[in-house]
Amino acid sequence: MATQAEVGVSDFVLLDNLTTDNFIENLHLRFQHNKIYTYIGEVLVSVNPYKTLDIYGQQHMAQYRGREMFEVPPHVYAVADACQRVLRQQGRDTCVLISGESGSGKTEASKFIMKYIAANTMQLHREYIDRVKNVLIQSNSILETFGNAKTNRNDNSSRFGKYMDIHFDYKGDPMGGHISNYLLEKSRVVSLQPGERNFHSFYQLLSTNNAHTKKFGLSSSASYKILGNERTTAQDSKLYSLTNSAFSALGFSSSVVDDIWSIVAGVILLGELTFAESADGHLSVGGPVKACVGALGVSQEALQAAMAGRILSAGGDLVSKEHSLSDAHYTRLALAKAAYDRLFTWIVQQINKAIESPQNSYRSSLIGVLDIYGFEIFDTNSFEQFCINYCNEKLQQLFIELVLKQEQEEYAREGIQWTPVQYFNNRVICELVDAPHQGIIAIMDEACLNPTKISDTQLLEAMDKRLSAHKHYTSRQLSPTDKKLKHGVDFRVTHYAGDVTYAITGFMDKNKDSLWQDLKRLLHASRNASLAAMWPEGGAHIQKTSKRPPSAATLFRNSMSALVAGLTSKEPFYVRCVKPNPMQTSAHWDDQLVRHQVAYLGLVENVRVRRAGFASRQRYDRFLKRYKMLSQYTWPNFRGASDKDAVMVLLRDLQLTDVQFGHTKLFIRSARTVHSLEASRAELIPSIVTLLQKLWRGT
Ligand code: AOV
Ligand code: MG
Repeated sequence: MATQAEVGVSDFVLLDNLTTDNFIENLHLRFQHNKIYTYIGEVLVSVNPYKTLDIYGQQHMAQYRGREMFEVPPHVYAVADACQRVLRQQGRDTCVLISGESGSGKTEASKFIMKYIAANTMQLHREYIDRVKNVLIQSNSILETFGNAKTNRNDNSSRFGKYMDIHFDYKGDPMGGHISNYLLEKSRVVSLQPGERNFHSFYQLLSTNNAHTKKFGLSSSASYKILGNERTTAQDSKLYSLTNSAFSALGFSSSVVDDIWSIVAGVILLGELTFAESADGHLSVGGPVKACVGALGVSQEALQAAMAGRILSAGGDLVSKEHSLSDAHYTRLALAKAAYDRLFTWIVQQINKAIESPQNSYRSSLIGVLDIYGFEIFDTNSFEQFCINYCNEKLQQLFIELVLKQEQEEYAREGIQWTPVQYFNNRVICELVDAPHQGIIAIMDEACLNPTKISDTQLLEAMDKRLSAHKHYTSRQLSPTDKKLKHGVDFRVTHYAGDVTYAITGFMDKNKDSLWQDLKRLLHASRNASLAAMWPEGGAHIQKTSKRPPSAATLFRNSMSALVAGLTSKEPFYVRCVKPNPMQTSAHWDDQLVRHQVAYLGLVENVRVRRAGFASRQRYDRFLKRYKMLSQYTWPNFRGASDKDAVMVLLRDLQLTDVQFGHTKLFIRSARTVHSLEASRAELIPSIVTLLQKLWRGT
């Protein structure tokens, strides 16, 4: 087929002269010919085409089924197939780690992987499996509706991290799954950067005249503060129906779906409330109060009370404290953020109930797919970007540990000849953020725990004091001539993927992430059964003081280390996504931007390690057991000193030379050699079986 003709090299390992320039040239050439996928061994490099390519249909899937990666053109389906093959043949858990900066194509890649896995089943219990497949795929559209938004980097940017396990039975058919979500960027609910949109859900709800908008007096033509300067589009109304059909496919009852959209409406309306202070200093709530309490299912008095003041427990007594006007605004925004954030997590939990594997089923293995928010630099970067970028550091660290470091360490251990490849290890940046006692998170937590109120500026001073010697940390105070940093406001982290300036404003508040008990009680008392269920702690006795929960950054750090630990125990596959230009168009290739990504993703180093590296390594005893039938010198038995000697004799007989002999393992350079060994073995097995049968029968 003409379209399949190879353009450039399909595996960077085959590049004639490996330089960064040649690497980029090959990537560019392939991009121009719509060949967006290229391998580095088993690592897939994917360039966002920013246009629909006809390479994902049924017939394309069929092309990859059961085929080795090098036999067919590079594709994300090949990675999915390899994943499923490891799982079926070796019964091992696998995972796909997708990384790359915001807008590079991670979420799309994760969806193609799910689509492939869902289609590639044994089809024995067809009906049941069809349901599971459908449910796994539909869950994505719900998550995107509530957790994605248009940013200045990506029109459909994931504003939460997602890790999905897909469970398989012993035959390799999917039985269900589980989604873990990480830190939603909830500040978006109440503040948008210029040119950005809020979460898609708000626009979807408002894009049509539906039962919900009617009930709460919302109009598709009105403008609401929460929407920023953005309007709803025809696409939003199409997606609104899709979200609703996904809800019903997942078995959400219509009353639960009602509850969900009512909460979304309630959050929109919270954005419209106003406050006025009467002459005697009391606060009253104005704006669409009736509609707002209707949507949230709370009483007007309760809402008014929760906005106007709060109840404190002081030495066993309850005292009420009235809010100032600015407290009231703060409370309203805190309520909107918290209600939406909890709604999102609750939806994920409901999806998990819908997709969980049947109780009594035997789960044999799983494939994990990790799709997180990519590294991002905005004009203003806050606590959320700090967490998002830290998450990317952790993933890069995992890649370095598994692909660049361990591989080279094993060569050293086994005494294999080897010229070490130099690469930048970002461990030092991870530690800047998460080291116990001295990392940024520890310093933030200390400040949050301080009984006297610490301001953001004081936090920055504390960071400056403790981190002044760190190569990857700068602030204006430490570097007074640096005009790019605002004095007393900004600090800069030199991330593996670039310098990011963070504005300290809001860090203390966002890290504490505390919500007044009054608001929890308000929501717990809601007539909206789902909303009430989302806030069980609001039911606690008013005087019961609960322990302070861990800070937001600590929770995030803990969930990241649990994630990394989980991933380390699986056989990993990698998709490294590259963004061709910042304009989100197929027509442009920004060499500078690509060069930057190639550098920080360590792709050229990856090729170096891989090139000098080996496709396969196997312990001598295992290798011998599997292949000894291929030579008369080793079959049925080799009488010699060691397994290593036997393997040497075997390979000499087979005239295989692209190997090196380690202390305990045999290292085979190319995957082709392994496959030819497998093929010869498969060819011989029938005759050996006949021979053995003859022996048993004594004929
Ligand atoms: P991201 O997940 O890496 O960003 P997406 O997967 O959302 O990026 O991709 C961004 C956009 O690029 C998509 O909405 C598509 O329009 C387009 N795109 C990506 N991959 C493909 C593909 N294979 N074919 C066609 N179009 C594609 V973020 O979530 O922002 O880090 O937080
Ligand atoms: Mg994404």
